[in-house]
Amino acid sequence: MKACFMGLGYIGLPTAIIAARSGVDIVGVDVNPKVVEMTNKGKLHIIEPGMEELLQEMVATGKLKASTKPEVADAYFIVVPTPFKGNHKPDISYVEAATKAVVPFLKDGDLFVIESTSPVGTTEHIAKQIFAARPELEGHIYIAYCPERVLPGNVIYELVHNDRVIGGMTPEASDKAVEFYSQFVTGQLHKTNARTAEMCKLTENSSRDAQIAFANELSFICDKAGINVWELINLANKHPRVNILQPGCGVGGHCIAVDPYFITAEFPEEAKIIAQARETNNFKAQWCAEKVKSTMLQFELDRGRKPQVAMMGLAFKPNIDDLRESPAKRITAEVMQSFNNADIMVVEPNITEHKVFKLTHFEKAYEEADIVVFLTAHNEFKTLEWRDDKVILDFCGIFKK
Ligand code: SAJ
Repeated sequence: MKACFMGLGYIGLPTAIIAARSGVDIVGVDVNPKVVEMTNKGKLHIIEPGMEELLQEMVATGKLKASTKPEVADAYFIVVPTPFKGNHKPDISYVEAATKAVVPFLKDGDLFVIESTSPVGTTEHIAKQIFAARPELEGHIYIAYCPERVLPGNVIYELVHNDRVIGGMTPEASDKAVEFYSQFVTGQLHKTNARTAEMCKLTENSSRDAQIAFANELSFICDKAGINVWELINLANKHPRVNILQPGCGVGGHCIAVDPYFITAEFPEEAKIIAQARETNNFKAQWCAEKVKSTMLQFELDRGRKPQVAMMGLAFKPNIDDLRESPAKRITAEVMQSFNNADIMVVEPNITEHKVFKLTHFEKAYEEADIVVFLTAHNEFKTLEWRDDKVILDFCGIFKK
């Protein structure tokens, strides 16, 4: 069996590698020639523990090769980005372009799967695009929507062990897709239709966003009420049916902060909680930046000198080096700009350099700063001890004080 993966990004490449490991011949296609070149040399252009070794093995055994052009195969997978436009409307042009590229290669009995996070109705829309170009294929190919749900950093394990939702345009298409994924997935494969599978992916990430927004809302209330939000959540979670997530400095990354807009753009009248959660989580970063700024001004008023400030963490979540869509990075930039790029220490233990920020070691920054702002709960920061002589703004629960 041969499969063609359109898109060699954070999901496409790992999925192609894992499928190759289970015996499928893979051609991985990317529009970026650098990605293709690196992949063919066995070099991973994304960051994912353990994945480069697997890639090298698959390239060496000839099970996986990369190309800028698709090839004839038995199954095609569309795994390209679906960003949103300026007005938060989803942009599926990459899915359309990748489909257009494979349409000439499709033949009777082929499987065509969209994995990219997509607004409801995308699979139907793409099926129409295919049949408009190749009407003779109608009823002769199998089309399905099968979203991924892996957690960056744990992809090798989760690609294999997570359950998956398989949404065929027809029951036969679901069966055909299940047959493919069962070659490397040991989690359960749940069959449904394409629209439900599309909505399921959006629901999962919107649910997490809404739950984080609830925790962030509590942090606003507790700040006013003089209550420790960490202690409060810990105590509330002792209830057998309550499970509140943790507040932070906002929600980042390319999934949770994006996918809910695919629902709100299409269902603005109905998706009230989902829209409000986005607002609340975006506002949390702004609120944190304002807190830092007012604390700096107060320090200067009280002590008659400007404070030394340490911004602890730039990554969008703990213990990773991924700064994409990071609220911590946004807050740091905002504070520095407001104080005319004042000499503020910036700490990110998971990267060695940054083109905008000059980085300081976390222990040195903690030692020298008057005001310490914890933005990302990296493990390194948890080794520090609470100091009464410092003003500590703990937005991510390092000390939970
Ligand atoms: N966060 C909080 N409080 C929490 C948990 C997370 O503020 O209690 C913040 C994080 O700091 C981060 C953001 O939320 O800024 C997102 O982090 P995350 O770990 O919740 O999720 P991602 O974006 O790394 O991965 C999510 C996962 N989805 C769900 O957990 C429902 C993953 O399974 C998906 O595959 C991925 O999105 C995706 O690709 O869609």
